[in-house]
Amino acid sequence: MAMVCDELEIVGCMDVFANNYNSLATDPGFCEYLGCTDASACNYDMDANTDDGTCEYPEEYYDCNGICLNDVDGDGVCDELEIAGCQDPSADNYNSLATDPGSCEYLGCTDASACNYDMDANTDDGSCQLPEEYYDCNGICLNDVDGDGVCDELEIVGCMDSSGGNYNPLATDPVFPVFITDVWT
Ligand SMILES: [Ca+2]
Ligand SMILES: [Ca+2]
Ligand SMILES: [Ca+2]
Ligand SMILES: [Ca+2]
Repeated sequence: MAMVCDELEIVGCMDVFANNYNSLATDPGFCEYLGCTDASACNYDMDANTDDGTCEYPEEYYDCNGICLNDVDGDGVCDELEIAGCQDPSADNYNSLATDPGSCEYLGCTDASACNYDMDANTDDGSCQLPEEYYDCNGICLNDVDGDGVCDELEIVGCMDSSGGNYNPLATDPVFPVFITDVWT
């Protein structure tokens, strides 16, 4: 190695791999190694001693490989980003953004005695249609002993003979003659 007078020494980085390598240096000086110096960054460079602003960080909730830090159900949606909601497209409150199952609402008539009872509904929408009193859902009398379409409960007993003095035009059941029956004792 050539002798260099102290006055002529040049202090500089003598490592050719350093970013500030000085080929004229004759005395070792500070060497600068550029890179990301933040150990929490994805591209942390443990050999760097001077940060060059290139640090890259993972997205929140993800690691540097784009994998969730927390993903209990393993569906690739991080726990913190899960959206609970109804996932059945046929439900009335279907949420297409839901990533975790939530309660589903099915609107309809929930009264089992209604004509339009919907056994799949779990939320009543006020659409129940009850049959008229004395009738079934098809408008047929529940009780109609004489089969005239007038329900037993609505029959009106009265004289149906228009020539009779006590004729009742509203009567639907005739008045039967009263028989005096023998009393067996
Ligand atoms: Ca998940
Ligand atoms: Ca999920
Ligand atoms: Ca009748
Ligand atoms: Ca009748």
